Amino acid sequence: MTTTEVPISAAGNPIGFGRMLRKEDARFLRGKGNYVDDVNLPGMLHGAILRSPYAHARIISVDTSAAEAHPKVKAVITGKILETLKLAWMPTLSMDVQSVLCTDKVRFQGQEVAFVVAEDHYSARDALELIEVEYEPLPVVIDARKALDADAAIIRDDLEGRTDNKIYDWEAGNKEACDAVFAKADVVVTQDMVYPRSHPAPMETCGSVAYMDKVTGKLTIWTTTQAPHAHRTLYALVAGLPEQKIQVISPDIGGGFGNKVGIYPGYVCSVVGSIVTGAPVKWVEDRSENLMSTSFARDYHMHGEIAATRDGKILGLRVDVLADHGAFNGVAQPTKFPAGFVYTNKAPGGVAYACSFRITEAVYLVERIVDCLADELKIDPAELRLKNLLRPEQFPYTTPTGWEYDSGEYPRALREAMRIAGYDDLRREQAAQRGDSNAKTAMGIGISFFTEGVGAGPRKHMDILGLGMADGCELRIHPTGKAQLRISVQTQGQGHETTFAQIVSQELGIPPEDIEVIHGDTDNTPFGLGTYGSRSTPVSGAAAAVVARRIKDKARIIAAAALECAPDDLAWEQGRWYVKGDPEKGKTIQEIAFASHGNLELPEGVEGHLDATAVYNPPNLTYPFGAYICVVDVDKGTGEVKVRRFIAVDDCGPRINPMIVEGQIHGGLADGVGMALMQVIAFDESGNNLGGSFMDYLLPTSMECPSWELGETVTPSPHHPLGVKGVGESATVGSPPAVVNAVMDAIQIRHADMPLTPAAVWRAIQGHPMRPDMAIE
Ligand code: MCN
Ligand code: CUM
Repeated sequence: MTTTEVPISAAGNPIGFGRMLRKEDARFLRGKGNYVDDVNLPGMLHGAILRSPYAHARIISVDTSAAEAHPKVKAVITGKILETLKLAWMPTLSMDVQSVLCTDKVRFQGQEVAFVVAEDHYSARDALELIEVEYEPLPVVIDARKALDADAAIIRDDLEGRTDNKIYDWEAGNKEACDAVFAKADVVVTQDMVYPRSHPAPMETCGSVAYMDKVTGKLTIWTTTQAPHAHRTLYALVAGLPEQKIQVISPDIGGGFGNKVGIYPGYVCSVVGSIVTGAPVKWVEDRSENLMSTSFARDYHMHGEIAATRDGKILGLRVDVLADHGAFNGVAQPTKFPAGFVYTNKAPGGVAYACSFRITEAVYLVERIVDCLADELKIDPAELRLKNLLRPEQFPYTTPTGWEYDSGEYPRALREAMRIAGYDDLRREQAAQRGDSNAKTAMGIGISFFTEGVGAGPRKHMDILGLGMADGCELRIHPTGKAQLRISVQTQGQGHETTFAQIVSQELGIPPEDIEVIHGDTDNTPFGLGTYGSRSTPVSGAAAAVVARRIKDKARIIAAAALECAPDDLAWEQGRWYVKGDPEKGKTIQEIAFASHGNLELPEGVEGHLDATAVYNPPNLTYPFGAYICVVDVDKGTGEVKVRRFIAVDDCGPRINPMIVEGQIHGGLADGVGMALMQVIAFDESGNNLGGSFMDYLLPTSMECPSWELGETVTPSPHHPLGVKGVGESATVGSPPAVVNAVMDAIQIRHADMPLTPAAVWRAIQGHPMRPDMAIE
């Protein structure tokens, strides 16, 4: 839908879906954002964390006396103190436990050992240096492939009966059927690949301000969380605090990308700091702490096998995955993802980074190995995909691992990407270049096609520590027809204040500027599980549509009373109930709102006011998809990769705000270029993290990114009230394999692992590919 087809409000905004500037940007662009570090309370103290220099070491002693003697220090908290409060360990979101402050031994470099609370941030930092810790270094496990060796050090000896480093091993699919297919296939192509460890690196690091008011017994926590309600319940369960006395406020968040899903030791320390000192305590990590200790992603060693007929009909896929989740297992994984998970002496991993719950790794493997198959069969990779993509009539489609894809028109999306790219012309240009022995660069064309499952729910299938994935929503229409929508999810830059207002606007015809979206405060919003897995629009957005429809139904009864007719005599047009057959006679939603609060006699059983609530439990995930084409030029002398063009055709159903969707895709594509070409958190053999600053962990800038070329197809979700599917992670999921496929196509090599730095590409050209876990040269 284009904006010209949509009615425009007095403020120039579309009434309903369409392009409009983000409401929240008026605040951000003027420096009026309110982030956790902007929260300053009277008498507030400042905390800092002492972190382990070792990746694996027993703690012999911790001497805090000198730090305590520092004139500005108010408290020094250690694991031993937390033990007395039963807070030395906390649950992670995937049924593991994590040490808040170490009591027995440190398990990764940068792990939290002690917490200093002082009058100011600098004194807290200074006092860290006065703490004496005696460590006894232990052998480290850094390579996941050695984690299960018989002589590997046992990392999680805190877990009872633990004799190895296995977290769990999941199998999925039908092994016998798969083996039978492989036995009969004409061609089997096998490829090992690594998805390197990466970090979401949001602009704002993690932090919290906690205040335990001893008079009222109320704990207020301003914190960088993507899921305020889930955090509140966890604080209640873990600390044994009364939940009605806990308020979690997630103010403006400067990017999350999964980094802010989990609860970190620093958050808990700020709470304990406030309990101990009686004052509010702020803790905000610095950039290195963020890059060394919070929420890693990927670090997947994958073995893939694909079986096909000689003419390119894909018959089966077998995968064996070894996932390195560091010392503590972060966020839950869907059990239908076949993988073995191990502990290593790295910061907790497996949490998230625009990951769609592990679909990132799966898409990478599938799209890479399909290209390996194309290479083996000497079939064009676009043709091979078109031959094998699901056809529209196959939906809903149940996959061999049990997911039910809701809707899709896959070949159309790929053909659209090929049309925008001018695919045949590109291949002709490439052929001409390959015939020129003087060419200094090699051109490559890479395709990827992905499907994601996003919108976590239904509640019986997905939960966080037993909390099912449904979302509440409340809508109040004030007497003058202006509205407030209270939602349970939390934006970190996705523009919810705008798009959620547009959802209500679409349903009720109220201009979006008249609808205030309230979120991020557990005292003032209904319960729900938060923003991740691109679930806000699929789940909470559906709740907003449902609640608006409830209002619309009630408005009909009130309008009928006002117009002295039966509700059935009324018909709806945007923003107005009118009498069928007499369209002049009607009531706008604003008039109805006033009447609902006024002295109009309402029918028996109809309460006044125009408010409603809803809880939405999604029947299924939504399955957005996309087709991406990347064109690169590789310098044959230096191995440097230049991304010349990137075409992205995404299908997320109808777009509520096409501008915001395009922004989400632009960001994700940049993420993908970063991961494919630049990023890895590497470790040396002692477990030292080599990626602790932006000098080492490189973020893509506009210099590395082309001008993105976007296209779109629209396949609504049949089960979502608005037909929309999530999109927030799509481009991060889909783009890395397109870039890698393009580089492999350029240098005509079967496979080399990410990140494809100039050194890595150059070595691949020389026939000595580099491992991604080697430090970047
Ligand atoms: N949208 C739309 N039409 C659709 C689908 C979505 O207009 N058909 C809009 C939504 O209403 C919302 C935005 O696009 O404003 C993203 O929606 P959705 O796909 O529902 O994703 P979430 O809002 O749940 O955001 C989570 C997702 C995830 S999991 C990560 S990780 C990520 C991402 O969003 N982190 C981000 N995008 C990010 N963008 C920014 N700026 N910052 C982050 O931290
Ligand atoms: Cu997988 S990162 Mo997001 O789901 O917050």
